[in-house]
Amino acid sequence: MYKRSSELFAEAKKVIPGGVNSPVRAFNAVGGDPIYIERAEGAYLYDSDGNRYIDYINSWGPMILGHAYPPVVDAVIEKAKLGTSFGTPTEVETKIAELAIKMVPNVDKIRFVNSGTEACMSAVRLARGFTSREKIIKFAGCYHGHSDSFLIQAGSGAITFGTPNSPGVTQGTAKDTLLATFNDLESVRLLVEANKDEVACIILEPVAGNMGCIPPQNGFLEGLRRLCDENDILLLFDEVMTGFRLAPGGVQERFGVPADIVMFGKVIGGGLPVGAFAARSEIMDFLAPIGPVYQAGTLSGNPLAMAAGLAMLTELDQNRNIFKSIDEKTAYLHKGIETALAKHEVKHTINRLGSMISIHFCETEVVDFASAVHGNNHTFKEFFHGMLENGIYIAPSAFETWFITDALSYEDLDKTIEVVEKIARDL
Ligand code: KE4
Repeated sequence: MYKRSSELFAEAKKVIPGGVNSPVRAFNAVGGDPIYIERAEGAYLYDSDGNRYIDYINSWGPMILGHAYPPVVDAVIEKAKLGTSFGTPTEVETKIAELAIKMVPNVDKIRFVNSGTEACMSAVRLARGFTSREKIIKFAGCYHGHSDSFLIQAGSGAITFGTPNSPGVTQGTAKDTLLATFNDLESVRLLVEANKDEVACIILEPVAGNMGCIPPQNGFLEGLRRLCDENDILLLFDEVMTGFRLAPGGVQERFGVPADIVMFGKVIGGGLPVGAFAARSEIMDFLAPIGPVYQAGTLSGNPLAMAAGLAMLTELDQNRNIFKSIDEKTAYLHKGIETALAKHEVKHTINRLGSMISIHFCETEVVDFASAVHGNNHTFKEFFHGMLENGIYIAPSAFETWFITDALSYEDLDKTIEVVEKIARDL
């Protein structure tokens, strides 16, 4: 079934570490060799062995309108004919910046970079420069890319300096990253009190997607906003996953809680490498070349990537019913999967917010990292491979969120639910 993919993977491992350019793609969490995709269209992936899959990863979020979406593809083709990169300002950068600022509340200016990591890394540097403070508070289980300051694992208890969870991250870096517990406002307040006037920012995924999907509990975001206001701390929303997905204006719009800096990736690039961070002018004007905080990039604002992003955001801005449509499709899928798993008495919890959904094979509520790790990984592996063998492609890790695309039809959803029902018998 996957012969050609396995051959390609064997070749790749000779010249690329682990055969992949991003670890989660290697299927280490679920076993087996990754499948190689040759092409994709709409809601479907086609692998190197000719198998077709209904796609629930969608390049980890960007393909909210489906693969090979004509307006995006056409925009890239037309732009490429004019040259691929100049290293100068181009008009298309201003166009997408104006549109993003129109769609996202509480921001006056935006800086484009090449990945979500770069957006979050730059936003933290900007927060430290703007506040002249060095410490940051992040949440165990939240992922903001692979910048040193974020690769920090909680030590024991909530009030502790983090310890690096990757070689190469120095103690010097780790000491400035404090770890709190998602949905636990008291854990944040204690850190703020214990580090009075030293915390530059609190950074979080306002709807967590990297522990599976974990929505903020009532009052959590509002409480963080209050804590930041009372202590002159900047509130950073990592909306790399939620931005232009949970609403045109992301979580800030959906929950009505303003951030001081908001970061984007994935959807904003329409499938090309784009990250971005945005804030009010008072903060953004601290950035070089007008301010002292340095940040740069050879391909930042690349015309092809900007053209893809502009085409994507234009579609979303002009067809705002898309957001309701993907929410409804996700609710339909949730109900069907719930029924199928319950019918076979499979212990599970399903978390969902808007078009972000995840299945946890445990009976407890999943509200933070500690509860997320209680999921039965063996069951997840079986579930993953059962879905894959039946033509359904979900994230190869229990700590990921399914990404719904509006290209999914209700027939696709029914097929997915049927497969869940079929494999649930043996879980
Ligand atoms: P990138 O550097 O991968 O573009 O973005 C990092 C990032 C930042 N913030 C959030 C909330 C994110 O989800 C991500 C990246 N997401 C993962 C999937 N959960 C990307 C997949 C991968 O690492 O290959």
